[in-house]
Amino acid sequence: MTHTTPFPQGFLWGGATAANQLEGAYAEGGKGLSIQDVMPHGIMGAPTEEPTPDNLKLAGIDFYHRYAEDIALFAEMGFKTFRLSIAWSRIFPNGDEETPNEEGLAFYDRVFDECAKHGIEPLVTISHYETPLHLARTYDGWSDRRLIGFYERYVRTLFARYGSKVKYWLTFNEINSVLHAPLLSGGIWTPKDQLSTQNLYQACHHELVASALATKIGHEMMPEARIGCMVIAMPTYPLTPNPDDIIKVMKADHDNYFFTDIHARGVYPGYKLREFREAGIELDITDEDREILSHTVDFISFSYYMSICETADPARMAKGEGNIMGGVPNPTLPSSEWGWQIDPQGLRFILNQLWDRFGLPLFIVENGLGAKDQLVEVDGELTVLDDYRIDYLREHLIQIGEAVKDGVEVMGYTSWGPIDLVSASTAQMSKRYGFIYVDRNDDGTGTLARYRKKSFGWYADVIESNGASLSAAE
Ligand code: BGP
Repeated sequence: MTHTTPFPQGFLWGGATAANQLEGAYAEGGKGLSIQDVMPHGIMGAPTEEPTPDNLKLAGIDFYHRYAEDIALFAEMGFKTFRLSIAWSRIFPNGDEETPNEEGLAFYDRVFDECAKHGIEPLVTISHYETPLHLARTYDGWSDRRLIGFYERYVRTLFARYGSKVKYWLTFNEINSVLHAPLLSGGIWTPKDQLSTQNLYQACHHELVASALATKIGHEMMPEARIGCMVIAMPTYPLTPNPDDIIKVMKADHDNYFFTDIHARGVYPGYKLREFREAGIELDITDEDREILSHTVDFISFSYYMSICETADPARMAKGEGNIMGGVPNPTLPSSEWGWQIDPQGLRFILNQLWDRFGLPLFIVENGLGAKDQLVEVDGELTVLDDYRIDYLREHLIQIGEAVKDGVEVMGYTSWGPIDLVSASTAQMSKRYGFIYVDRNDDGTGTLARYRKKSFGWYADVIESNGASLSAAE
């Protein structure tokens, strides 16, 4: 029996990672420190003065030395694309130097060449929660306008060096998270509770200008390239039909769409200007900034893990567990072991919303289930029987198929953490997303050996059939 697929030809199937959660080798190859090297507890605790041995990210999963083996495993699953980030502090160790670090540049050459060997298209995040520490401590990260110039030098270096090897670029990971996690997302050293709204939005403005500048420069230097923004897409539902709840949802949507609106439309949206006016916020926005912002993205990429609810009723405002964006838990949905609510239909919903609003191609560049895994022996091989992960991914992929049938243009799908890596929010190893198990524990022990989980073969079938095997499984 043959099965049809809604997924278009050339759909970019793959997996997504970030340098700081993957590479390790935090002090090798001339790399400088990044904020992540002093964040042993993820977003849960304050940064430390120096790197400490309990920071699992210092060794990551040793991709720095094992990249060839790992990319070969991705190729075995049939990956069309591999999303990775470049560690800014490998290229400019302090962030504000005049000349880049050749050893850092050479490392990513090797990685991209390895991808090319397997016919895998790299999808590169230029800045993924890993601002050089020096920029955070000395300049207070993106609060300082000079960061735009440092970032410009960094992207020019990347485009000149890798322009012939990399076609797909994302300017900043989850740029809209800076409102909620200013250090992680914006390298802003001032503690969140001491940061004024005025300064926070000025930092957002600098990042938005830098992002548009990267798009402008990228188009000039690499006419074939496609450059996208990357946001957290978290559909917000009203907890009740009370109009007060609906307006609350509209405002939450505005906060989320603010970043995408500017990336896709090139101007500040009216709702934000009203908010600034009424709050007495006056941003330093130059005419040159306005011109730069008019350089809009080619596509919109996003992470999707969960939806949330909002309510205007203070008595019902319980905060959901585990997510950095806040929101109220949805009483109709189940949750992961880390309290992230599972809502496959929310993915179809947000794809339609984004498509209806912007009409730009969409790319799901993160989605997945963080879960505890148990290694077991089957037919003499160590593996993980992760049917829960297969179920989660299947349900979400089916909803992407529904959105495609609705007429939404979807470029591709990269699941988060195709190989187990260190969690961004909790800095744990035991929150695993991979098709490939990595033998490393929360206490830092383990051989770092790689094992194929049951989901490995399942995902290979999905890719091979361009999604047709999803309907076969129904
Ligand atoms: C996103 C980040 C990733 C990633 C993912 C999963 O917000 O872009 O870096 O880690 O979430 O989150 P966690 O690792 O906290 O489970």
